[in-house]
Amino acid sequence: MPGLVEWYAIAFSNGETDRYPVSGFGSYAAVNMFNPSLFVNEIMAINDSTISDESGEFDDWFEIYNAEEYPVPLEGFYVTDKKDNLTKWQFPASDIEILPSEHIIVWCDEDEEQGIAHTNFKLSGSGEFLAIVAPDGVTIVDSISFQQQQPDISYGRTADGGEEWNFFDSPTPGATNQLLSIDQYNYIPFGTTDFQHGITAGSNNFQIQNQPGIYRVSFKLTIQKTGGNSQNIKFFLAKGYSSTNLVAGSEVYANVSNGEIITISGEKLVQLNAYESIGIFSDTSSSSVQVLASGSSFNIEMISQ
Ligand SMILES: [Ca+2]
Ligand SMILES: [Ca+2]
Ligand SMILES: [Ca+2]
Repeated sequence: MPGLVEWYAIAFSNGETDRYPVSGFGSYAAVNMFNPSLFVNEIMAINDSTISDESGEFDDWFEIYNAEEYPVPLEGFYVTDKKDNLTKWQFPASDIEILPSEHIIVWCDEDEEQGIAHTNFKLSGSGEFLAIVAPDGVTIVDSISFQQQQPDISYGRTADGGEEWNFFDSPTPGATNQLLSIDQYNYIPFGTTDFQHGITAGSNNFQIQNQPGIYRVSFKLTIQKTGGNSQNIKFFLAKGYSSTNLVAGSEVYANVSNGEIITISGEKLVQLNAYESIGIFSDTSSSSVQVLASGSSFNIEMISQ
């Protein structure tokens, strides 16, 4: 069984007994090399500008996520895009391992000479099969059959290692797949932004540094209701870290019913002073209202000083 194995040893010699450790237990992590919980977590079959490999090339990639509580050495594992050839490409001899809850990128670029995580096949943008196979060459650790893909939009598990898949126009190669949620303060942490002119993005909102001016603030939200009754939700911009400083006229309403996914958008010109911040808030704290990273964005752009 994989997991933490505890042990102790007893030695008998000339009528004496020694125990090691003297008290308690030693321990080591036992690794199930033949079917660890590794996942094909996110893929990008058409990478025009999202991320480049060590050679500066925008090649196809996919992400492996380790859901185990122990590191998994990748040497000997296979990766394939052919159901009838499970040993198409093998991780070479190396000390590469994937730590618990870690994500690693595998480049599918037919550039094996470029490093230890470059396969001898690419990913088809029109869809295909992709699998991680155990070192026995037989056991499929995880696989996905994906459909037509779009440039620079990744396809991944909504949550790391989860069963549900989504398209992400904010790909997260090498990092946690992002499902945004409305947190206890009813505001929405955005993972990605397009911003310029001395604006920093915090985890929850965006602060103007030394460039006061008029900014065009625009947002798009893809909202999913995962339970309960239909709900009418107000989204709005507010200055500072509190929802009380509403930017008048920025309100957008979304009526979403259980199981539904809808997209709303809004745009507002906002005067921001130096070191003033702006974020997007909602009037709900319902955990059944979720904002999908895929299809959501927050953009801020200086119009005039
Ligand atoms: Ca491709
Ligand atoms: Ca390459
Ligand atoms: Ca990711």
